[in-house]
Amino acid sequence: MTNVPLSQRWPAALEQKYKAAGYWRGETFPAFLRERAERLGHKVAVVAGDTRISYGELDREACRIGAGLLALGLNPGDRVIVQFGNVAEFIPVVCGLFYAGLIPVYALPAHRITEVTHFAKKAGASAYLAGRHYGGFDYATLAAGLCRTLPELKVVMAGEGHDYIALEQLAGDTSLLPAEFDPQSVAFLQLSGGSTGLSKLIPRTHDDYIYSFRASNALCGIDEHSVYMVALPAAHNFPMSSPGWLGALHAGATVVLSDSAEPAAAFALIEREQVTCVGLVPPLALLWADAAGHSPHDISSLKVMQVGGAKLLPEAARRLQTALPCTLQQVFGMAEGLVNYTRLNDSDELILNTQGRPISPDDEVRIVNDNGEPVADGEAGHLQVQGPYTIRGYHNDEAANAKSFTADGFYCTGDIVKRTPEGYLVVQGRATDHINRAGEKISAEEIEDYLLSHPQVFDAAVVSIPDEYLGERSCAFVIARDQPPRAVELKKWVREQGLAAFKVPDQIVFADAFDTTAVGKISRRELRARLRQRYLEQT
Ligand code: J2J
Repeated sequence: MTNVPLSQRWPAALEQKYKAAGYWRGETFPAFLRERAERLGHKVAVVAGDTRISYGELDREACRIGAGLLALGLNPGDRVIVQFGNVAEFIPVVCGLFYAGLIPVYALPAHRITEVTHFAKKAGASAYLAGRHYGGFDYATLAAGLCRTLPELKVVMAGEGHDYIALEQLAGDTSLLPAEFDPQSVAFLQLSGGSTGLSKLIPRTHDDYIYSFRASNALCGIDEHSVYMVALPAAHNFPMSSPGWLGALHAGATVVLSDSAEPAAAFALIEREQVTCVGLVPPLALLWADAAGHSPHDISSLKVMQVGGAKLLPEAARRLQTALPCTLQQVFGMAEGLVNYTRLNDSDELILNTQGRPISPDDEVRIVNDNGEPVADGEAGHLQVQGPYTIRGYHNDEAANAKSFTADGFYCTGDIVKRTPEGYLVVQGRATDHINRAGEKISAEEIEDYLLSHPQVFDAAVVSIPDEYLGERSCAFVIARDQPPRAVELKKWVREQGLAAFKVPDQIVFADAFDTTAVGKISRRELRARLRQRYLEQT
């Protein structure tokens, strides 16, 4: 039985087409992981710090964890929040959940109590699995807060010195792990970048997701000899699936988790592990390019540097190409599905100036004007898509689904793009108000809400401001009641709402009024656009 609601399944005709074309092969996560363990038992699958895990060990750990979780009383189909940094436990935990038929819900290490509580409620989660310490934060305190709101939640924690069930102690009868999985059922819930309010949950099936990274492998040069480095948070969709660590495991390659994306640490690891491919967001890629010339480390093993998550400007792309001894690949993707790549043998013209073209010949890309009518090639419009690995609805969110999907099932990406005559996409901007801060998406509306909850704030509008390093930074325009609070206090206020630090406004500008000279009311979107414009004119 599939766990995808009827309204969110691909229509039967598309399903048939995707199967006939060989995209959906009925592969499942447990099946491919087990096959790799049998075939490549002694080969190193995962490297993290000094820990090296072979394919055989990964399989055994996943069995132990999966069986242990079922022994706790969890049932296949239950949702489990996972929150780990780039540490050795993360991949065995995720594989263990797959083996048990449990559905991982991927929180980022940066997420805090408000966000994690939201995911747990929205997903109807039964358990929370995390590492105790990462990046100076103690996740046992987050777990304690979570349990106050959701007392039924089971907590399993890796690391020492906590009162929860220890990941290391999990044990159960591995013969009770499910033997069969429906390839068209939901395998996990990924998080959306979120342009309105808190992140939405994205249901991805075995068939659709495995197709996306299997096909990505071919386009990114990943095979059994590759060494793929995860320098971005491993729970993020880009380093997970484009082709990401899942693609690398599917290829029988080696995954290297780096807990730092700083050039010094990452370069040392590239040299030590002979890394061949890495995915970065533009600001990090530029930092690496600057550092490459005077690094003591030999990074010549790197064949492909992928850059995505936010727009890479042509001049920046040129700088990367000049400074780094590898092929640049632009990646324009989204956790909801569609991923575009420049091809490794594309001309410089395409690699520098476009964000690539879709993975699949059956990704149906539509570019439309405000009235939903197709625009001509070369004209900018709203990007809509349907295809063999693009979702047709968010998990448990009718309101979002009504807004984000067309009547005929296309996903409205919110991106404004142009298509070149060769079918490549060039990202022009976006139609929704989120801030893309070095690849992390922040909803303006969500942060405005928190600012408005401050007793001294009368009104607030959060906008993105171009930033040399981050690509975009967030700026909150605030109208105070009587005595304005200090900017640092407001930032502290937002942080104390239990949010990821990247959501705290980078800058706060106080205003007496939002000088909207237009007659009558304007939308918040229009207001944000005007505030941004005025700010840019004044600086
Ligand atoms: C401009 N904007 C981009 C790019 C994403 C691969 C790569 C990235 C993501 C990702 C991903 C962009 N140029 N090259 O999931 O598998 C912006 C767009 C897009 C949104 C999606 C993957 N690459 N973007 O970034 O779900 O606005 O996925 O709609 O986090 O990031 O964000 P997210």
